[in-house]
Amino acid sequence: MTAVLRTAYQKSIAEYWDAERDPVNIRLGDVDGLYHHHYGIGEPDLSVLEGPAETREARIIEELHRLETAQAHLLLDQFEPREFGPQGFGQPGPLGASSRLMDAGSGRGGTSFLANQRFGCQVDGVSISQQQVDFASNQAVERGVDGQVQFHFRNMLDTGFPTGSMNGIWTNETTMYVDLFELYKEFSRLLAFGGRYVNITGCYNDLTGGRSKAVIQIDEKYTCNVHPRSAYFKALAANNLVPISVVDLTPHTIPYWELRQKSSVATGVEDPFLTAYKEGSFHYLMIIADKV
Ligand code: GPP
Ligand code: MG
Repeated sequence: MTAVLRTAYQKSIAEYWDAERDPVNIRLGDVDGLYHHHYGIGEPDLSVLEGPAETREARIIEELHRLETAQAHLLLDQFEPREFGPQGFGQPGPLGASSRLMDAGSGRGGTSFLANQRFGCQVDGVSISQQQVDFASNQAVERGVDGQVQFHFRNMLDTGFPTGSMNGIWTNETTMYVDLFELYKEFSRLLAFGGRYVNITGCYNDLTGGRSKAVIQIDEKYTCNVHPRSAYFKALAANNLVPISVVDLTPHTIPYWELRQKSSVATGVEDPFLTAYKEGSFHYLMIIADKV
């Protein structure tokens, strides 16, 4: 395994996340102690915008947090056994205590903790931000699950975990920081036969021809490189990861952004997201693929 931060670009990403303390993430996480770094899906209860002014803000924040947690649950639903055909995971049954999952780009740990709650298995989160690793590791201790949920200062392109050691891997809005061919080469190595990969991501639309202005503004805000939709399928196919479903979540995330835009925790990135989604230059996709 080489150094965790291999390039000047990776160092700049780590610096961003080491310094990040945005209320849109901290205040939402404070609602129930589950800190997310992804967006929300589903229908908001718009009654939070009305009612007494003194509790309005808190109710909007709770609602945004509820939608972000719903997004993580939808991602994890994809690891549940299928009703028909092989169970996947290279094993006859569903995920259980002896399974192992990896959260690639684990942030402050939200999705990892939900996965452990649901499947009761070991979860390894990796992040190139030492601050995020420390935050999430403290959370694991506080929650009393540090024996099963561990966070590592490692690079998702070169994790150092053994070949075939993972039954499932997910990326929850993290693939825009890496080369997809390098990433899926590593995931293909890590996954056991039949292991599942679930990805929720924002990608730009090949049909509209390159990055729109709004997508460029998103890249600029997070120091990332949103990929074209086509790149995902090329990189999966090149690495023995076979898609079983692709779900366009765009219509399900727009209401989250509209509510976030009206909240006190808006960061300014709401306009580019809403513009990009509504003009069709950008999609919010969930891609599920199995390792063969
Ligand atoms: C951050 O979530 C997500 C990203 C940086 C990746 C960019 C995602 C795309 C779909 C393009 P966050 O919760 O840290 O962001 P924010 O601070 O805006 O809530
Ligand atoms: Mg956030």
